[in-house]
Amino acid sequence: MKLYHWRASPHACKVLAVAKYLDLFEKTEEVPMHPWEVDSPLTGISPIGKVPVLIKEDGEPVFDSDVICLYLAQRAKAESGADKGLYPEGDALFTALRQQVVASSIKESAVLCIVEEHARPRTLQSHDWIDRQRARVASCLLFLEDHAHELDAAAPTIGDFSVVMALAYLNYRFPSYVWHPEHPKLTLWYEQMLRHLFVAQSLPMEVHTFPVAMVKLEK
Ligand SMILES: N[C@@H](CCC(=O)N[C@@H](CS)C(=O)NCC(=O)O)C(=O)O
Repeated sequence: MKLYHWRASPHACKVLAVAKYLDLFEKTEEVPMHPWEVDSPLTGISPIGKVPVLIKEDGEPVFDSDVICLYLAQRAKAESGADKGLYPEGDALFTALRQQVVASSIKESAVLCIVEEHARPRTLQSHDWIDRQRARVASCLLFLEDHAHELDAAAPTIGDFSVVMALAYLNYRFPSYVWHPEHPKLTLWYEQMLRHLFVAQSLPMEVHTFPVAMVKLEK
């Protein structure tokens, strides 16, 4: 399998952590590709032009990150015969999928803020837009704190993987945004998740600066 990804992308980091957890990372060739480059070859790989994209052995692309994780979980189960419980049964599945949606909202809003602040000329930046994204992040964090009992670092589901990368991305991109004191239960769970090597070794990191060509997004 080939994984087109970018290490600063929280969506890509989630896939990396899941692949490691499921012992499928060794079967995955990593292909770094910056998603914001103008004329990026990504659009020829996936119609949505976003990372991550997984290319299966038969050449078929799998996207987006949520679908890739589901694919990996099914593949791991088929290959090993064991189910690590990433997608539990019954009500627990809907809890996990709800966590996944809340985490995706945090990731998407955080990425939108970064792009607004880094890709747009200052004169075109919208503070209302940025405030709207920040408010969404704040309400999602509050929801997760109120439902922290549904998170489980000892037996992580796809919800746990989604949330941990959303929080890691906030820490990474917005280090001055100190969300921890107001979300003590979430913080405790987050610290437990970080103790897993498959999480700690997949955290968002910068291996690339924003491409100069991003200014062309304005044209
Ligand atoms: N829903 C997608 C979102 C992926 C996504 O937004 N990736 C960003 C990087 S963090 C991207 O590639 N953006 C490029 C673009 O929007 O043009 C997923 O979960 O994979």
